[in-house]
Amino acid sequence: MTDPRLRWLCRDRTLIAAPALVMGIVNVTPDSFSDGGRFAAPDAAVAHGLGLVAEGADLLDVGGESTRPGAQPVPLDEELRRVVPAVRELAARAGVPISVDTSKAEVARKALAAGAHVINDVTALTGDADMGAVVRDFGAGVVLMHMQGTPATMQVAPAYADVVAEVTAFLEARLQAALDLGIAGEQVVLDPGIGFGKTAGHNLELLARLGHLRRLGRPVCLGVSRKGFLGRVLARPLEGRLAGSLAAACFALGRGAAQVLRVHDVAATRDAVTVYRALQGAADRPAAPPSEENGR
Ligand code: HH2
Repeated sequence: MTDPRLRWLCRDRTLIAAPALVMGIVNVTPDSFSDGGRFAAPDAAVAHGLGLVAEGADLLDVGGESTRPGAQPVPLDEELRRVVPAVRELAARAGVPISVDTSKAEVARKALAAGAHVINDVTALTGDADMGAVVRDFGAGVVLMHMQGTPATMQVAPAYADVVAEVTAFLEARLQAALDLGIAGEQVVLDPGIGFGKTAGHNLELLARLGHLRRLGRPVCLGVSRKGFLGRVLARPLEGRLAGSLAAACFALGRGAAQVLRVHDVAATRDAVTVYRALQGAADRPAAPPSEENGR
């Protein structure tokens, strides 16, 4: 029997987040931090999403509003125009559940009506008073993410007394708020919001102690892919951060502290998860007697 803490109910689908689901990022935006403008036309976004599925994505996360530091909000009409056609097409053709990265209830409603399964809300249902009801009424999966401030200002002076305790308390309260709205616990995935109102030091501390979130009993979504704290550690630009992204993801996997990996580089992440799973299997088997064979 699957551990109910790893079961993620997303409308008519039940995803099992073990050891980890790979969520491929499809940004239909002109200004996203790492791939802004590359897939801004819906056709290009759809082709990119289908490519990520071919690389092994378990689900896709389609976004029409950048949340990079300093980003300005996108008007509703524009976000609908970017997101809904791409979601409709991907939901029909991709064969995997489609998540929509939005904090607007109307975008969520239209995207779910077009076939999406998950709402990834970086405001954790605090940005739009109607969002919780939309998630509940569709029985959608939902990602509740921590952020200090808003994208426009969040990196100005992030400050915490204890970043791990504050993020954990926030996510616990947002999970409870979702339950109070009538959303089932099994619909919810939690996310510490790496890079959202956090210094590089805060991000490293959160990652190092991510296991604290396990006590909330829900899968954790982790978005470290190509992010700025890796650039700080490595002194590398965006295109040089793949190995660092994989190291951070594997560290979290090894601690049982991440079950949904939100990534740009699906093929490489899929390989990392596959090798992690093989090693986990080997570690769980009883030790074999010593042999002469050289296993290289
Ligand atoms: N990170 C970004 C956007 N959405 N959602 C969740 N749940 N977790 C994250 O860490 C997260 C997120 C930022 O990455 P990206 O989508 O590539 O950039 P942009 O926001 O500039 O479009």
